[in-house]
This record gives sequence, structure tokens and C-alpha cells, in this order.
Amino acid sequence: MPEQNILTLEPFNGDYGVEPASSAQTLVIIPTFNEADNIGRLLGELLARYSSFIDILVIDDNSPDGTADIVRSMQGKTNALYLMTRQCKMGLGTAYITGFNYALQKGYHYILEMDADYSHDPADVQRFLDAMSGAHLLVGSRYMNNTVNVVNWPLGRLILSRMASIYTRMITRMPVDDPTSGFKCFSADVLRSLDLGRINSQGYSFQIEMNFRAWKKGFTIREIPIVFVDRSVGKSKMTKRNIGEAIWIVWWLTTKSLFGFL
Ligand SMILES: Nc1nc2c(ncn2[C@@H]2O[C@H](COP(=O)(O)OP(=O)(O)O)[C@@H](O)[C@H]2O)c(=O)[nH]1
Ligand SMILES: [Mg+2]
Repeated sequence: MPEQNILTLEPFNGDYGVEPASSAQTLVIIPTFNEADNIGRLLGELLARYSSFIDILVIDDNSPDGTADIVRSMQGKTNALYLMTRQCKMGLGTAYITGFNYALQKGYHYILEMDADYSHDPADVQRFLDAMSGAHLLVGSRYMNNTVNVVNWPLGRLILSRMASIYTRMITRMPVDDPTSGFKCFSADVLRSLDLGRINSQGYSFQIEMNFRAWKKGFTIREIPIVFVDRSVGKSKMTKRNIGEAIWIVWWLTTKSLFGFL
């Protein structure tokens, strides 16, 4: 197993060393909690398609179902796959912030967020890469131009997500049709310009907050259409609390920005 692509965050001192991890310019970050039924197939497909020009970082929160072991077992076959493990479930937001810090230290140019549960189509990664040159933040959007590209969600969840996006746009005026989407690609410049240590939100609020802060810094957010397919295996980790947070964070961010405290 190549030693260099095993990362452990216990304890974490924020220092991964500055040498580039590899010559790849793009890091795909995949946070996982109990995704043993999905992660092997997803990584296999990503590596088969893109391993010569992307690296993948899985951030696993000590999943009891052995997700990390599956990742470890695949590391022997490639140098493009990295794993970070954390001691317990700490939330999607902190997982991504940790991954962003790693990506910046290692000098990646593009940082792509992706779920492990096949809701995000691995074939779409190529579309992000093609569109990313010169872009700041590219969001994979389910709701572009008043369409709805979601497959297999219960109607209640679809209505909630669509309402949340309309509400977010109305309050913040941020020009994004799908502000809670978790399939998105940042240029390193955007992440470098943000004070990542100040971002504490999780789940859907985290996606909204990242977009809002980037937009307020003057970066352009573009969207590309994606089709989001609900997971067929495993369970969603999003809670009612995540939804509640997303409702108030919109006001919190807008108010802070209005008074110059963002
Ligand atoms: N590391 C880590 N990953 C998480 C956590 N919560 C969710 N995830 C991962 O984040 C992605 C999106 O979560 P998911 O439950 O599918 O959200 P949903 O699609 O909105 O229902 C999946 O890959 C999850 O395994 C967490 O607390 N820590
Ligand atoms: Mg999901």
C-alpha cells in the first residue's frame, strides 16, 4: 500500500506539509459516514475515468460499517486516493473545511465537493472539469431555469428543497438557483480568500454559507445543470436540525453582511 496516501487526523494539528500530493490539479473531496455500500463502486468508477488527472480525498468519520476499510483496500491499486479518518461523526461542514485546508496546503487548483451515495453522477465530474477553467465557483444545479432535475425523492422532500432554494434567493438576493447543492467545484482562489476558520455551519447551511461568502467577496457563481438521483442504498444523514439551521442561517448571513460583520 503506498504509505503517502494514508492520512490520519488523530490528533490533527493542521499541518500536512506543503509538498504537492501529486501532479493532479483537482482534488475531489468525498465526506462519508456509513457509506460502505456505495463507496467502493463510486471510487472504482471515479478512478477508472479520471485517475490520471484528479486526486480523491475521502473524509470518513469512523463509520461503524467499515467504510474506511474499503477505501484503504483500494489505496493499494492507485496513488490518486487519499483517506482521512476522524474519531467520530463531526458533520459535513467540518469535514469539508478540513479537506479544503488540506487542498490549499497541497496546492490543488480546483476542489470539487461530491457525495458518496451516487446522488451525484461520476460522469458529471468531466463536465465540471471542462467548465472550470477561469471559473470561480461552479454549482451543479437541480433547479436551473425553473426546471426540477431530481429523481426518486419523496414529494415532501422535493418541495422542501425547492422552497428552501427560492426562499434563500429571495432573502439573500444571491443569484443561485440551487444554493443547497453539494455537487460543486471551487477554484483555490475562492477558498484562499475566505476565512475558513469562521465557518461553523453544517449540512445544507454549509452549502449556502460557502456560496454566500464567495459571492460577497465578489466571486462569480455559475451553475451547470445536473440530475440528482436519490440514494438507492444506505440512509440520509441529514436531520430536521440541518433543515432548521438552513432557515435561520439565511437571515444570519444577510444581517451580518448588511452590518459589515460577515
Ligand atoms: N465525514 C462525514 N460525512 C458526512 C456526514 N454527514 C453526512 N456525510 C456524507 O455527506 C454526503 C451527503 O450526505 P447525505 O446523507 O447523502 O445527504 P442528503 O443527500 O442530503 O440526504 C454523504 O456522502 C454522507 O456520507 C458527517 O457528519 N461526516
Ligand atoms: Mg445523499
